[in-house]
Amino acid sequence: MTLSTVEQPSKIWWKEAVVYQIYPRSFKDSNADGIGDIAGIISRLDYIADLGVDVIWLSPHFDSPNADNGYDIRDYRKVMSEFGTMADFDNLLREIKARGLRLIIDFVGNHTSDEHDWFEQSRRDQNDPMRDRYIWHPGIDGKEPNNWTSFFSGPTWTKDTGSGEYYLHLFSHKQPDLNWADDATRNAIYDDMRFWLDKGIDGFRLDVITMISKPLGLEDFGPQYDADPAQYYAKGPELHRYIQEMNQQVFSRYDIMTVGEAFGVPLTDTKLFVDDRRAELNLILNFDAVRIDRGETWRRKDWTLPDLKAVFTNMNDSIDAHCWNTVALSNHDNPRLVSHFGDDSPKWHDLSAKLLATLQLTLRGTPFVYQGDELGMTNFLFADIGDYRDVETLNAWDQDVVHGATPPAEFLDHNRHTARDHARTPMQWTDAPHGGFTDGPTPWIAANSNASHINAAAATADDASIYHFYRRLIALRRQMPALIYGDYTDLCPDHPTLFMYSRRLDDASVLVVLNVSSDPLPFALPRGFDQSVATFGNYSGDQCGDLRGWEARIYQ
Ligand code: ISL
Ligand code: CA
Repeated sequence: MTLSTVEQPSKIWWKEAVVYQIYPRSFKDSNADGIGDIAGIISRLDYIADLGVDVIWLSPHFDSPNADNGYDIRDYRKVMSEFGTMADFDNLLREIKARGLRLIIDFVGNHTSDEHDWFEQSRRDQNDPMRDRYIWHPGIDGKEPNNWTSFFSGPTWTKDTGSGEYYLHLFSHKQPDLNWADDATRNAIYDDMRFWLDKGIDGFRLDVITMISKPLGLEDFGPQYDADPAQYYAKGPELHRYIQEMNQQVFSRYDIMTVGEAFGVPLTDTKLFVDDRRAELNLILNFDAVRIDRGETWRRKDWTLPDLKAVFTNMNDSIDAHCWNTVALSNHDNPRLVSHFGDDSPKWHDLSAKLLATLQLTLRGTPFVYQGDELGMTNFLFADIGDYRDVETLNAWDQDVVHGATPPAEFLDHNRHTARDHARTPMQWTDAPHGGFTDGPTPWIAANSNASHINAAAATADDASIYHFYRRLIALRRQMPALIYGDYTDLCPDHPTLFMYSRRLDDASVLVVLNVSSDPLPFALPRGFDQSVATFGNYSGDQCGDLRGWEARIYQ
């Protein structure tokens, strides 16, 4: 009887790739209007390619009134005028391919803008042929049909006075949810997906994909979901049927990468979305790590390193050889990586940003680097609500402070750590005004004054910078298959500040050692690694003996 070897995952490009997310509004402005644009991205593609990443994830570039900065699409086949033209998009795709990179775009299929012509038709009257493209309800006794609450405050229902019914919107009232139960709606979305795939893009990040099937009968959710209705909205009965149909009708006909935003889905459900035998998605983005310090809505809560380590072990244990994971500790909806999980004080900023780079790029799964992580960009010191731009924050302020009992100072204190706008301040290119993001007088959101020393020009010129640390780590990852296809074992899950894990593949084994604190830490190599040598680290000079503050080492 032959020993059954542990089944190995199949090898494919999106398992080996490092993904770099661009939020176009904040990346680079080329025409001095204070808003990032596609020409600006093209002007910085060499900077991205030099980092060594493989795939660019572009946040929505479609025509939009920007109620939610492009996550409210008005026309799926038009480029947002602030970002440029379709010719600019075609040029961007060509320039990305010319550098050997791939492009996935952010497809928002759960909802459209209320200015989309589908919605303008649908709301014309209750008998319009487009009525079923969205989710309408007469209401009950003159009130909203159920107790669902919007992620952007208030109920998920708005009464449309023209046609006399309520329509559903899980997000802003300017983002009506599409009715995926309607065949014509799904087929129209599939046509819009093919329009971009036929241009040669390499796949999609699928926004709020887990909520496209609404809970049966639009029933109220129970009190267990009060703190997090997302888990209720993500339990729609037809969800996997829709995704399997999407795969069959669209994805399966192209060599692409699909990554679903798995908001509201527990790690234990990962296999249901990414098991290659189910023909649904390749990857999902889970939020257990990135929202580990998140209480209700905008509130923060305490967490410990063992809590975070448990997420990565649970993530690893939730899949088998037919699945793959992602490692995403930052994006356009969450605070800046080094401020969120590191220490952005002057003394520890550089070291902790490099430690977090090591974590991101050696855990098991496809890493997602968010624009500016590679520079160690930090949170912004928002002084007042007037500094914010995000509909989520502004609506919450109106509901909880202006019309609620939350003291302004309490709201501002929590949002100083949790607000989405931290990730949306302009990319810092130089020490010029506004971080060189724009030559115009006023960027759409203020730039961080620390662009004076945290900027791409300084970083690319300094071989000891965080940028070059990322670049060397990405190159190392490519040379070490164990860091991609190796297994994952946490060697000290309960230690309060030491994060130490192994990655093993065949006879290669790698040990990653991270002192996630500013305190020195006595250290001895664990059994099985006592002959290993530290070959990579964030401190210069020899790396042996006790661990210094925020010290990261990779042993082979
Ligand atoms: O802040 C959040 C919820 O309170 C985020 O987690 C986010 O709203 C959620 O993950 C869904 O995000 C996606 O869809 C939203 C858009 O605002 C986000 O930018 C996008 O990432 C609606 O399209
Ligand atoms: Ca511009």
